[in-house]
Amino acid sequence: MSLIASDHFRIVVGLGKSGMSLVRFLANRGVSFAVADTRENPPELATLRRDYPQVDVRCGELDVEFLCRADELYVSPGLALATPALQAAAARGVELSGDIELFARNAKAPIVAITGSNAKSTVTTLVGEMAAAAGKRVAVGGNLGTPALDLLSDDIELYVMELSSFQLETTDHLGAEVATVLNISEDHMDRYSGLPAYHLAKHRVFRGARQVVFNRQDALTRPLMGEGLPCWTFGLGVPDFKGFGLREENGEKYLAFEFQALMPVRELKIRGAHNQANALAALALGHAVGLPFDAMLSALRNFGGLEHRCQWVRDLDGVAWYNDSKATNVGAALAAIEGLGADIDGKLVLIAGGDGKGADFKDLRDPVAANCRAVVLMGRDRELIAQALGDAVPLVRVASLDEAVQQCRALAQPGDAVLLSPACASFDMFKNYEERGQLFAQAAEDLA
Ligand code: UMA
Ligand code: ADP
Repeated sequence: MSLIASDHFRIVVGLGKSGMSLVRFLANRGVSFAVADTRENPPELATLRRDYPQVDVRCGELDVEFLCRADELYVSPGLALATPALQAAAARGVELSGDIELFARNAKAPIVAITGSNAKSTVTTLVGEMAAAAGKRVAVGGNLGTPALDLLSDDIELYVMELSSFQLETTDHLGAEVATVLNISEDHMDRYSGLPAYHLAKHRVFRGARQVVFNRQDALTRPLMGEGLPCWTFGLGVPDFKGFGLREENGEKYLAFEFQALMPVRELKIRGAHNQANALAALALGHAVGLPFDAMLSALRNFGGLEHRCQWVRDLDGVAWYNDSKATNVGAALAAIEGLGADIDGKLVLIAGGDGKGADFKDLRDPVAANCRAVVLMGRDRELIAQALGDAVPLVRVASLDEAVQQCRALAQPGDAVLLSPACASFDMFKNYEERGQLFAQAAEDLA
């Protein structure tokens, strides 16, 4: 039996991936519901009409009277709760909720809940692989890959969930076995009034958690509540009690837990200091849910990293080409610029620009000055980045990604690396960050 009141009427607002997972969940349980989406032709409309022809679906501008027929609205993450029609319905007593709340109420196995501005997908995937290596029947998804409700199954022993701030806004009580905010830096400033509002949304991940993990190097990740909960930490410094960090033994750097060296850092395939932090965060989360170290370390040794995250593409005439298209905010681009910049003999030729989501790019200036030979700028907000960088390094403006690749080929010298790490979303020029990364990799492969 699912934990869902059968006498309520619900409306699923948004008919993308989350909306469609809600439709399947509610329909399978015989719950009555309707669907609304502000788009005239939402992505899952054809599937809905084919598989659930009886469901009432309203497309186009949201109708408050229609929404008020519901006891509860399940709002998709892409739709801001501040949307006037949603607020009007809420003011008239309609509850606003979301797929993750419903998932949490119905999950029977412990949940590892992972949020943060960056590294969520990497850490979520790592913890999933650690659990699988330990022989657990594990389900991995959420903001990454499969929507949460599609993962629910009585067979599952552990859920590892990547959660976005948008998903957390509609989640009142997650009740995770262990929850973490990996890091906080500015993102989605087109949706939040400022960093404090974004921070508050992220911290909802700790609601009802039984254990917490936070980043010793980022005070904004410390839980604001939950005093007295078992608490594990990670960070690149030397660890103390209940801490994961780095220790040096016989001149070699190790991933470590408390006073115990676990594995030499050089055995990791993923590169850069930020990925060492990610490995430590995954170890902390896995340890909190009782995964054995031998299985976790074997998963770490085998993990080659995810596509589009500082991914090596090719070497050409002494220049290495890297695709970091997933760097859709300033914090992610900084990690790549500083991490990769420290790893190479020469300098970086950086490709940046796109949809800046209202971000302030000034933090890029000093790391770019220290690590880059030149920056090739493209996309809608390229002038905002140009203003923030000033005269730090030579800037080249281009109209297309192909042109950017050609310019990088001309600018880079042996020992350098070309890095696509845009610090921006891709939607002004591409379908998504995957398409941007694939086109970059293809253009780089095609260079003779
Ligand atoms: N939209 C409308 N009208 C609506 C509903 C949505 O215009 O009525 C628009 C949104 O503004 C958005 C787009 O449609 O531009 C998609 O929104 P959605 O809520 O329908 O998205 P889903 O297809 O359900 O996908 C969502 C996540 N997307 C967002 O949060 C925008 C997916 O994360 C996630 O994988 C999926 O649920 C399953 O859980 C993607 C993402 O970009 C990868 N996430 C953001 C990020 O990682 O930065 C948060
Ligand atoms: P998310 O799911 O949070 O977007 P990903 O693992 O997909 O996280 O990585 C997104 C971007 O952030 C990539 O460009 C990646 O190189 C960068 N990144 C990875 N780990 C970190 C970290 N610890 N701090 C900052 N940026 C990071």
